[in-house]
Amino acid sequence: MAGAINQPVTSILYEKNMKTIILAGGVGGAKLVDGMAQIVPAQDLTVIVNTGDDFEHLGLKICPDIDTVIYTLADVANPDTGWGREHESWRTISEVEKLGGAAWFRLGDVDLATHLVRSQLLAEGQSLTEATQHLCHHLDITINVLPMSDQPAPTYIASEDDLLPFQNWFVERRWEPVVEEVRLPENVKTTPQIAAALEKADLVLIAPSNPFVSIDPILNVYPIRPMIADLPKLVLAVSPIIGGEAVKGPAAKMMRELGTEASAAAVADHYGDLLDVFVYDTQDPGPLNISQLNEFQTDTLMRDKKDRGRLAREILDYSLELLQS
Ligand code: FO1
Repeated sequence: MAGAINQPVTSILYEKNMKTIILAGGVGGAKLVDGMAQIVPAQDLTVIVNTGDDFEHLGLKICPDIDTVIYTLADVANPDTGWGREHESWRTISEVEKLGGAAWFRLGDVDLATHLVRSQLLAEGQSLTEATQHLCHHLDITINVLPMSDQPAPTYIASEDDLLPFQNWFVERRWEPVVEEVRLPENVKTTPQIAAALEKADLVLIAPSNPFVSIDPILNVYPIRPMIADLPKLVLAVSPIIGGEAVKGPAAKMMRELGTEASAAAVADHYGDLLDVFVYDTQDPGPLNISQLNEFQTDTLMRDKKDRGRLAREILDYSLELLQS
């Protein structure tokens, strides 16, 4: 799409006051959010984050996907794991283990500060949205990071063995038990902040996060899916599957266990007619030729910060060209 627009994409977005929303889960989602934040003016960018992975651990409220997004944006994320903090130490969790506490979920010493402050704010009566705004403010994050709901909305994995809370399946059991079904809670409502952001959105981007346990939990929160489907906006998704495998995490394994092939095409199929545009990697076979779906193939692997900005810019260039055609 290079050369289609001579003006830099940032200034076009700014002039048009275009509002972009990203739906994001863990590490892949956070990387694309970071890329978008390099280009979209902060006041025009909102991230809706999965909280289906949230749980209470050692008496603290843990929100892994919110923290992955905000640590990535603040440039303090652990570069090796993608989650948790850089330059981390583990003295507290080692002592927890020594004292017979639950140490299977590893909270680092620096990361712990986030869980302490968030838990305290929630105990004082703040909503999760307010507590997240507080953390963003103190980490100098200016884009709008919103949890999908202020209500608890835990994801469960029905596996061959048992019905497991998400983190017990993902971390404690290393996503080994075969997945039979992902169980999402009923009657969870979104926040007024998200409803207002969706009303005004021009572009909705589904990040390359796990469709089943990162994105579906967001779409399951009422009325996020119908608002995305019904309002006149361009809806795009980026495939988390590259060359038939997940870049990170269990997406490909889950697809196979849930009875579909692990492919970019199957991801497009999963989102169905919610999408106007599907972005997938040049390593994957194309064209997909799905009716009513525009497809954009490019290098979607985000190896470093520069790649994140490059992918975001390509997606925005493509979207602007489509909107102008
Ligand atoms: N993932 C792990 O695989 N092992 C851990 O011990 C672990 C600890 C942890 C602590 C804080 C945090 O925010 C995330 C943490 N994660 C850990 C990652 C996280 O649970 C998952 O990657 C996400 O829930 C999936 O998106």
